[in-house]
Amino acid sequence: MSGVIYAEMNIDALIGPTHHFGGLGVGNLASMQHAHQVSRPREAALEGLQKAALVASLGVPQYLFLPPVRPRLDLLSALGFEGDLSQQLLSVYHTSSYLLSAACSSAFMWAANSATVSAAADSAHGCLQITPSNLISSWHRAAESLERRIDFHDFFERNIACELHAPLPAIMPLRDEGAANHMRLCDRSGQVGFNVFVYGESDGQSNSSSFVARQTRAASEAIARKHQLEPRRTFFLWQHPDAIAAGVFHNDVIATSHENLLIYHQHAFLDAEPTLEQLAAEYLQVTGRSLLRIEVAAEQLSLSEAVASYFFNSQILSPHTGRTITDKPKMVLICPRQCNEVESARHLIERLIAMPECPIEEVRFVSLAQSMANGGGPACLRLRVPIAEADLRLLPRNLRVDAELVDTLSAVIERWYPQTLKLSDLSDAELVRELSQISFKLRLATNSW
Ligand code: SUG
Repeated sequence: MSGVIYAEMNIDALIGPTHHFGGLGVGNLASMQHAHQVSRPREAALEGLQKAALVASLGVPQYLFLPPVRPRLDLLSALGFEGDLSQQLLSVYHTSSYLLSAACSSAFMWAANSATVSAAADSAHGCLQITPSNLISSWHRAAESLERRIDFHDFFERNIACELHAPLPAIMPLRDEGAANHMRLCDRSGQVGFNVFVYGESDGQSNSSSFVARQTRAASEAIARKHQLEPRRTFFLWQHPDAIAAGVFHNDVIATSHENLLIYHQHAFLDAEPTLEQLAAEYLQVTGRSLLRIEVAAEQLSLSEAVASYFFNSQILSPHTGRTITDKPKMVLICPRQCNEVESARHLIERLIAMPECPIEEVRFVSLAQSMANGGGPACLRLRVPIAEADLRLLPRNLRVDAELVDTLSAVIERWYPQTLKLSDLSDAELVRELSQISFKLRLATNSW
């Protein structure tokens, strides 16, 4: 086995012009704390775009999905709000500001929640597997599943061998929030994958009296089955109820992975040691290398510091296009700026970089203030797709991030996105009509019809 085989591409979702603070994130402390504050959509979109540009500049294939149209008139009609736009918006606003927020949600920006993706090499189907998440825990997010399914179809299914599954049935026992609760470890070529699913509820039991767990074991198992993953290389871990209570509403807020590296908080999982040992043994046997498990003790970083800094939501990247098995395994960590501000997180990063066995050699801090204020860090904003180099070449070029795309999108954002927005502004039909046009402007500017 030699040469470049697999690449890890990232898809970020461009933040939409209706980005606001609706306070809708279930178990998401930042979203609750910032509810109804004034947001800055222009700044939000530019910050997200700059983060994607940074990833692209490291040689990692980086794409963008564009914002779907808001408001969701289908939701308003389905809930019985009739009349013209102005009547609908006023009536929904006076009925419930949460309903208005849901109809205008820009939560699609957190692409990590859009789907669970399995590499062709991990699946008995032999091609890329995608299951869009049903996102039914947070009712403002459930519609994303249909919208993204269309994006996945246009982007992947039309161009490469790919199986695009239907989202899981929208019923409470099958709550699914996608890649935010899934980690893939792999050998250096990227061809041998180990899939780890993390759930917060099993058979109706959540062990948590605080917040509703967003992912159920039944959902994770169904996806593993549908994707026909090798059972010996598929693992299920129970998220620790203390973590959920502390505001860890997704696994990617408390654990992260890349290639042979698994970093997780001491209280990330419940009774996980036997499963983690099994994973490490299997990894060693199949790849001939050791899995690098780094458990972060609560003494080093408490659960609340993990949530405040979003350290585990950093992106770990191998900075080059594709991967050759002879490459030096240097990795770069892209952290939210908050990791530099929370002392324990900063020390943890310094220790990781100083650790001889840890392949992370460099850290970059990024400012994502607007997304972070709604509970979304660097890793929330991206969906990772392990893909064969040959397939990568067949994907549409127009949404691949390069300097030209960044300039094109920045121009539209700077010209049309509002600088500030508050929830009550979204009851103004004239403004909302203008904002809804921006999705089309972005598509026109990027030839994305
Ligand atoms: O689902 N916030 C999102 C944040 C998602 C973060 N994603 C990952 N961890 N992968 C959520 O809670 C807040 C929306 C608001 O309050 O307006 C929100 O939906």
